[in-house]
Amino acid sequence: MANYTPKPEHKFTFGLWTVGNIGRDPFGEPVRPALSPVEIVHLLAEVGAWGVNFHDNDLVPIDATPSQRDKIVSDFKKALADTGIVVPMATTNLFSDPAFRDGAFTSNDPKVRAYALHKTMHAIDLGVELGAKIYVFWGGREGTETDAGKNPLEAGKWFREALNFLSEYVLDNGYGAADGSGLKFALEAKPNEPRGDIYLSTTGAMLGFIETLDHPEMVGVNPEVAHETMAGLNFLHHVAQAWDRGKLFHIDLNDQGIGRYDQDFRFGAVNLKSAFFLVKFLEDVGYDGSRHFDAHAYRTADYEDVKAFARGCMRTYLILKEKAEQFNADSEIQALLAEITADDGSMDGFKGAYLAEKAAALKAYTFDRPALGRRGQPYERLDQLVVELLLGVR
Ligand code: GCO
Ligand code: MN
Ligand code: MN
Repeated sequence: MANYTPKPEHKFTFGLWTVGNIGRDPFGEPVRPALSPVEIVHLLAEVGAWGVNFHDNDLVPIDATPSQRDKIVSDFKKALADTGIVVPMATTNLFSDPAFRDGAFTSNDPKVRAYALHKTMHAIDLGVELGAKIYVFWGGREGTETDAGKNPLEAGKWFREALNFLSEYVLDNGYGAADGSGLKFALEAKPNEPRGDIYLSTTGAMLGFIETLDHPEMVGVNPEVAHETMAGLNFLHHVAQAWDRGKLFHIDLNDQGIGRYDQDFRFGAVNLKSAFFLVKFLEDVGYDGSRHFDAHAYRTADYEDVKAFARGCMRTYLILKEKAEQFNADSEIQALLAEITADDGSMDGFKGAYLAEKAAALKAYTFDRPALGRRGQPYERLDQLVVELLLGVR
């Protein structure tokens, strides 16, 4: 019988804001009492998580005095030491306070843009103090409801300037290094919610943007299942592009129906097949960053059910990991894959880099076009085997 117990090497993490979510939504009040950060750390240890991540204000309220901050941070450190829970990632809340109603780094108000830098530098200090190696930027308010009042070129320039400024801040303080070791940034795209439209709305857009920065080696992405899915896109394809560029620094796992509001469901709760292909990809390529569950329990849950939610995220991941191993070892599946990708070597001379002679030979080659079009590929048989594997009858 397989063992689906989470272990530190699985690098399962949750945010303080995830299991700590109190179930407020635009239509209703909180349904669960708030837990303190210390209580959340103990809850995460109880369910078997490896790490906890936080926004600055999940830990230290925005209006805390310096002595309150010090007490909160030392209590939190003690909880980490008592439980062995680590802090792999930290981030800034640049969306809750009314000051950020028109964005943070892309607000039209230069005072807000400066305040966003000020707040983020303090939050980076806090994250580094607690051991974070990845610093996430999710620009929830970086966008518009109307394009009448904000120039997207200016906004893009401000966002770039902010990230350049903060990269230098990290280097200047010895938190990171220009070769990309030390603290790294991970940019998280989302198409909308809470803004009508958020800038740099997909992981692909973020990957393009990163190359325009002064220190692209320090900056990668933090793709989230729900975000590409909200837009009706194939999340796995975005993750693969990020991996290909060496930019998959972090990942936010959850689940989401296409076209729905931002649901943040338990990992695998909606689309098990997509979750399977995602886990298979991460395991096959050897992704070794955090598996961060940026999700929360249904509003109907009490804290016992919140624990079931957290355990479920990790257990589903581990079950799918085992299914991926089965897929790779299944001789019928592998035989179909071999058939689909079969290569008789006759095109070897045309492969690889351009050469003038190669191009000339290829142009002169006579293809049996009707034969190319006649060749079936057994994707139906293969996909049915995947379905049966997932349904547990293989
Ligand atoms: C969302 C986002 C956030 C971010 C978080 C960490 O849809 O609200 O996914 O949960 O991931 O702010 O950066
Ligand atoms: Mn999200
Ligand atoms: Mn997220």
